[in-house]
Amino acid sequence: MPADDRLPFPPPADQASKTVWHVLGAGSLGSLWAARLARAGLPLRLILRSPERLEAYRAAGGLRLTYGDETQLYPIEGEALDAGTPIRRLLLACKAYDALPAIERLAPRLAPGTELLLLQNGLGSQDAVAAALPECRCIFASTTEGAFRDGDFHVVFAGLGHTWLGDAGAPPAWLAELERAGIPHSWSADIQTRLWRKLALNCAINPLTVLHDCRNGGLLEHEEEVAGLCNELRELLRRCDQPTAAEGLREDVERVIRATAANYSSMHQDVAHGRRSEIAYLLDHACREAERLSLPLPRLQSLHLRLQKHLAARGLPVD
Ligand code: NAD
Ligand code: KPL
Repeated sequence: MPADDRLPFPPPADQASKTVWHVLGAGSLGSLWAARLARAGLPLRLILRSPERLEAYRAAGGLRLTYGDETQLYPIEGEALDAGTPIRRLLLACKAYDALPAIERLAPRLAPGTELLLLQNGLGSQDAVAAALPECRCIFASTTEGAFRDGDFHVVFAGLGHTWLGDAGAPPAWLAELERAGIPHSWSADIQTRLWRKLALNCAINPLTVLHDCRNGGLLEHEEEVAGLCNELRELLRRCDQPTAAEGLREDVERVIRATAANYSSMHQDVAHGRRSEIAYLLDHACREAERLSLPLPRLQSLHLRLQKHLAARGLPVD
């Protein structure tokens, strides 16, 4: 990144919107979003998971975001899960397995009509949250942006990308706030297609990078294995009424493998760092759907078992 590169954010705006954005999760994506919303002058609170984390956050003086050579501090106000004040708009930026437990803790602060933006990877957690909050508006998101944590409350913006958001309703007026915050996004009337396609990509790439202990580009040496998985995933997508997500899957998987050849997949990184993976919302979800449809997908099921054994051998959760 050239030294004179500027953060891709607009200058602060002087006119603040009335609805406060609550961001749950001071991790990679939550911090990336919070920093840009704060920079645009939007009213914002960051929700920390425990009183200890809140205290540590306050001691740090805010969030630090690095983009290229530039690091900026954003002294966003932090608050506890049980702060008590109502939440009207929430960005849920935790891992898929933390989404429902987080919502259960926050439920007393959510009113009918509260809007939630769900940033989780994979499928399953979004429906679980939406089912738990039938009176709220749950908008699903899929993003190609990349960020990672570089210490407490310090996040590095690692990959420019795009976020697709959508539900069955009309686009909300606050998309203009994302525009103002410089968050590249599109409203997608068919967000399920995007989520399924991303799930299929992640199922074809991530587990194999763990089992072969390689970067994404290492899968170019396992073309037959990848192609076999893509055939089964295509079949699954079609049977799940996702024909558009099935189209050109094999080619797209190969394109992503080449474009991200030097990267370790998110699942590889989780396992390498001894962290819980999101397998339950990726490969598990795909296998459960296949079972529900009585669709035999032997390669996918064998991959699932191999991955579970691999995780168990390292003392990591298998779902
Ligand atoms: P992360 O682990 O960096 O951050 C999650 C944060 O949520 C953590 O700080 C955690 O402490 C916090 N959290 C969990 N439960 C909480 C609770 N009850 N209250 C308050 N805070 C709570 O995760 P991430 O990388 O930002 O990923 C979030 C989601 O976005 C995942 O589903 C991931 O797959 C997806 N995603 C991430 C990236 C990326 O580049 N990081 C890219 C695409 C998709
Ligand atoms: O989304 C990804 C991930 O690692 O989770 C891909 C697209 C495979 C890039 O690494």
